Amino acid sequence: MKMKRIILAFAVATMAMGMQSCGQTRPENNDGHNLWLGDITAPVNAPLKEKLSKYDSQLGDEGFRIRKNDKGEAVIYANTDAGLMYGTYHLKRLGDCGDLSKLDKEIVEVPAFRYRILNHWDNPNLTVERGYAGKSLWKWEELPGKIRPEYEEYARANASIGINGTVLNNVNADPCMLTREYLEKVKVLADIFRPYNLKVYLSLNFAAPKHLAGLKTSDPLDKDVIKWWNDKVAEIYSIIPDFGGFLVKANSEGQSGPQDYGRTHADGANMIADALKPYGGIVMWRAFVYAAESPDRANQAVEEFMPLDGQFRDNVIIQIKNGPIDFQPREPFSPLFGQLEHTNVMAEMQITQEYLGHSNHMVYLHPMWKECLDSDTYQKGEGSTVAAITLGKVHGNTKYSAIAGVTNIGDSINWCGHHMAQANWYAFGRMAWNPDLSSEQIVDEWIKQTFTADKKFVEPVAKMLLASREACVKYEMPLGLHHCFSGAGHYGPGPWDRSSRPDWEPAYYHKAAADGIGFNRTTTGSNNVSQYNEPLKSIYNNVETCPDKLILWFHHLPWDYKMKSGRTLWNELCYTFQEGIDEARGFIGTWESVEKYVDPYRYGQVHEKLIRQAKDAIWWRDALMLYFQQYSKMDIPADCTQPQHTLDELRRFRLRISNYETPALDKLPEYTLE
Ligand code: GCV
Repeated sequence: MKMKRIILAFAVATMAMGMQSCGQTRPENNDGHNLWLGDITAPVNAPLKEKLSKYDSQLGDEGFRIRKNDKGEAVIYANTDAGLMYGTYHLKRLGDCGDLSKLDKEIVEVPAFRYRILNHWDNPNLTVERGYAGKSLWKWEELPGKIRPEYEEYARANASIGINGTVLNNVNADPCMLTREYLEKVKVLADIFRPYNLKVYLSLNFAAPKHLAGLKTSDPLDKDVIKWWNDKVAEIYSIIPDFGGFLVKANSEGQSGPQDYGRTHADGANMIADALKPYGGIVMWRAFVYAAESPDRANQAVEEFMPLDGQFRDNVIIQIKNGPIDFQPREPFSPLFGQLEHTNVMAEMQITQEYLGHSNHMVYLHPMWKECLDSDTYQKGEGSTVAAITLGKVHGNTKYSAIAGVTNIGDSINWCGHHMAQANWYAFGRMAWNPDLSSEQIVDEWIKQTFTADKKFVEPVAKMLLASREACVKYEMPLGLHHCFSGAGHYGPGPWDRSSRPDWEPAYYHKAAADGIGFNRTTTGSNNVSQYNEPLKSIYNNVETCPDKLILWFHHLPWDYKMKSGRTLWNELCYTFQEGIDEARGFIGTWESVEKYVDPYRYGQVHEKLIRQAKDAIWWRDALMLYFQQYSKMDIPADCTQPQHTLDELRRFRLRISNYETPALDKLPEYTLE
């Protein structure tokens, strides 16, 4: 393969454009798009590049090197167009962030994960499951004829942060996505994305052979079914030669799967993997499975997948949510990461804020994801972190290292519904490229490129964003509480909510009763702790050593249990909620203090949402603590913000939203902020 280079002249031109935006406020009639990438033309088409003949194996197919030449000009070297493009965006980022002095030393960048993938939960009817940024970006009814400029902008944004794959449709997959009609539409997007090194993938419906071809079965061991998938995959590659592969949600939440025919997840995944293998495609098979009757949903993925370890083809990657339940504001890492040894595994993070205030709350998620990736599973002794395992470093299976993020992108004018939520899209890409980057560095880059590099803006806003995830944990579900959501859209609190399945009811998780609160997952309870390797098992099992932040995840404790702080559990809950409320209120003041550095358009929209976030923080506290008070019979301390609604009022409040929308700010319970 040839090596190519782009010389500084081009890079300076692009950086200059990027740098112009630094320190300036946006015009009042701003169109709201304001992605961090500014004005950069497709770098692969830049005129000043040279091809070199020697392949640099250190850089591989996506890495780059930036080194100054004899004239002091920075030169980007790479083996491929993709590497040159990533190098150019990197150079632009250095310029935008005032970091050009880093060029004094040679820079070598190679992406950590091979597959860095966004998962869209977009439906053909343009709704987006758990999408809070308007409708789907993909206008299926217009494709393949009409092409919107956003498609290319989307690809550029992803390229600028190193994302190289996108699953276009919902894991709750409509079989129609595999019809010829839709594949022709997908082809158009694939063609637009290709120059940006962005491959398309699709979620499949396991029952597609029945739905689309009228076969009597979709049994993965049936020869007609196998033939149907082989033919379908061949058809896809004839239309999209670099198609990436499939994402599969099987036998989960009503989706069809191999177990419908008495087969295993391995049988199902391998059938699809075999069809893809000749073309280099992969299967991302989700581990998000749980049955209503299970005594502990948190145990299920390990119970289901461990017996299959070693049975999956090498082009299958088991996609595991960061925690064992479902994208809660805080969960311990999924124990499955520390169990499978002979199977490729990847982490699935949620960028869209299903359980973190949708696009109404400002919550910077990188600290949450990093907490998971940095967690030590101790699978092969100390240092077997989730990052190391998913990078393939622990078991020597680096070929299929991957990471996925469920996107927060829609057709909203600002892409993500909340201006600050763009930081999460940005952070996911940067983390997938380099999981060692700190939350601080990523947020600093994003702020400088998106708003201004002025320190007086960057420092307070970075501080606020960095505090926001922990604040959300405190005001929604402190001390390891989880899934206390109202079933209506997973937005507000509903500790009293009932559902058609026990494991969709908050009471299944909080277990509040006269004797206390919390889920006993110790060896005397569901024994979930035993799915963790030592020393974690013992640490979590012992109430004395279990960290406070997970104490009610693993233990059921009396209301007057004495916490490490010396407070009762009840008071600790009240004061932790209070911290969350105070921090959310503090964000408003921080934002007001930087008003002059932001255009009025973005200032106003963020301000309005921060006010709602602070009100929601009190709503959460009121709902949970007034509900728990029925059992604890204890008072909210006098120095805490006092409830503004009664439990009855809150229970009567009915939020009517679907899984496709975020509530309008004026449709939520009214609160006053002191
Ligand atoms: C796409 C949770 C969400 C569902 C989602 C599911 C999944 O249950 O509430 O909307 O479905 O996770 O990840 O498959």
